[in-house]
Amino acid sequence: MRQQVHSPVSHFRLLVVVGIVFAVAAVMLWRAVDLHVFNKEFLQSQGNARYMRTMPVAAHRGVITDRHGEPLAVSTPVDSVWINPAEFLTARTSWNKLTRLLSLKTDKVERLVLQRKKREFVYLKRHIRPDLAEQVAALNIAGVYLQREYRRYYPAGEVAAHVLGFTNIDDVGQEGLELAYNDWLRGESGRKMVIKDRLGRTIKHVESIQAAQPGKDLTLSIDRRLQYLTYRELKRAVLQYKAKSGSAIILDTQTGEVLAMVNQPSYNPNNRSKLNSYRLRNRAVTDVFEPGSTIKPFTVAAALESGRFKPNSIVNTSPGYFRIGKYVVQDIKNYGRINLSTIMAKSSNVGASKLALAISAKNLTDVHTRIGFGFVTGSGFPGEVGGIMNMPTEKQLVERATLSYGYGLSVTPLQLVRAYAAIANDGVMPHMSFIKVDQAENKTRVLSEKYAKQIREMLEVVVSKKGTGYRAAVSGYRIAGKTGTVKKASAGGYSDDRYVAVFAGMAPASKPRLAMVVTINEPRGDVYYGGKIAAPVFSKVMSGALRLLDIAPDNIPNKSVHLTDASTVKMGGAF
Ligand code: 59J
Repeated sequence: MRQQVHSPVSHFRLLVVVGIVFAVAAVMLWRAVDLHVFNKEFLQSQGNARYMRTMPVAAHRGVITDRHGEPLAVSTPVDSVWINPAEFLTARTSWNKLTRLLSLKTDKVERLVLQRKKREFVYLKRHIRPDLAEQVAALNIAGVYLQREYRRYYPAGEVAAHVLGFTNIDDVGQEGLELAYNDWLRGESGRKMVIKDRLGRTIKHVESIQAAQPGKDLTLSIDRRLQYLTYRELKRAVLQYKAKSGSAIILDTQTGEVLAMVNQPSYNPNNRSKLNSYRLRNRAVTDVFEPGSTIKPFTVAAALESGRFKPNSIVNTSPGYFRIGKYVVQDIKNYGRINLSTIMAKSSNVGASKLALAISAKNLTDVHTRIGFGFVTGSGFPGEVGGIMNMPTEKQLVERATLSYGYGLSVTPLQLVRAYAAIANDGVMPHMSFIKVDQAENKTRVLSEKYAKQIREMLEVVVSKKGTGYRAAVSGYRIAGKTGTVKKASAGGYSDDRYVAVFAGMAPASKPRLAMVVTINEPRGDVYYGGKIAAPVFSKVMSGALRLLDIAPDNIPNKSVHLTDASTVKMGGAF
């Protein structure tokens, strides 16, 4: 009979085995408790950090439209490709496929990846087309991600470039109204949570932590049709007279709204790769010039305000020049004894100077101060300058005289058009606005109604066949305005071959709705008079604008005293 013998040795072995089993179980239990209870948060957050990510969600930037809702700046969705270098390094074999698709050089990408190894987010290529983005996603390469962003597009191209400005690749306003109203347009980007697999590929979008807040839309004062028309005619004149640059602005005289603002040279905001900075400036607000004779209406205003002159008062401008000590004020010919109206119509420097010296210096500069020469208009346009206004003392006779015909101060086209809007608006100067306004507010009276009307009548004579501005005429409408041909200041005096040709005016003269300034800077060639090259631009643009805005004619054609017949302007094409 075989008997099983429980030896003391085997008993001991059993105990050891059981002991080990219990010990291991105890350690495991402890570890489990440790992991699940004591280290739970730490481990969970570590895990999440590896497999969950929060990503920014770009906000849609507000649309900029013209006053009638026509789009001028819109954001279209695009995708940007970015990588997480550490993850991307695990997928070297797929790099070529990606770089070929994105037209990148693999060695350059490699350098980038190695340089930024420690980062988690590196852009590979920004703003690619949606169909290309789909192909990138289909490659499904570790560490490669797409991010939805927006690209700004400007449907009016170079026509509205200076007014709108532009945004950078991160959709932040850099220039123009994009910059001025960046906070309004911008919106707030949101955040979302995504889960990724072991190789870092996004598996699924888990949740939106914070929704992106889209930016707000902006309705400008600009009328796109007038903007096009003004742009076309200004560009044509600048090219025709081989000028260096030019600007034009149309203002609603009652509301102060800028209906059109254009400059030459311009640029295409949708393709800024070869952008020269001289094309970038919104010269209408950043560049100043001596206004020359276009200032004369305000000299006449000061003369009327002094009480010493009436519109029919006679001033002797013989013999066509006027000595003040060593200084000589000159007219291009001897106009003899003329009234205030003729001083304007013929643009007599001698006449203006005599008016200025017959009244006090304060009388003269008071008008300029009220009009705001020397100060920014408050339009809020980025980079706007206020120009320079020298205040001559009573004893500075030469300075008083030259100020009377527009030298010794410098203005922007924007300041000048606002000043003319005050004459247009019976002496009340409107507040400038690039934003559509429903109710005009904050108007300032700068001239009495009576004098404003008298000056307007004189400015109508300037645009009659008797005046220097007859080329500004528009058939069917009464036009008031002033020409200016200004020699540019140069080292030690005034240049004999560099001019600014200007026309500033308003329509319809009986009850003006629009004020406009045209400047053409440094035309090359024999023709450089404001009356010859700036006035026709005014005529063509005004003619189209008055009809587009359905403004009733105030001049019966049969009784028209005007000489030129502005050709009817057709819209479209040409750009
Ligand atoms: C002029 C000046 C320069 C500055 C004169 C322009 C002065 C002057 C020193 C001769 C060209 C020219 C302070 S003229 O604007 O009088 O627009 O159709 O630039 O007189 O004293 O060969 N404009 N322009 N003067 N300077 N300093 C006239 C006038 C004006 C015209 C024409 C002919 C000047 C009718 C200008 C126009 O009204």
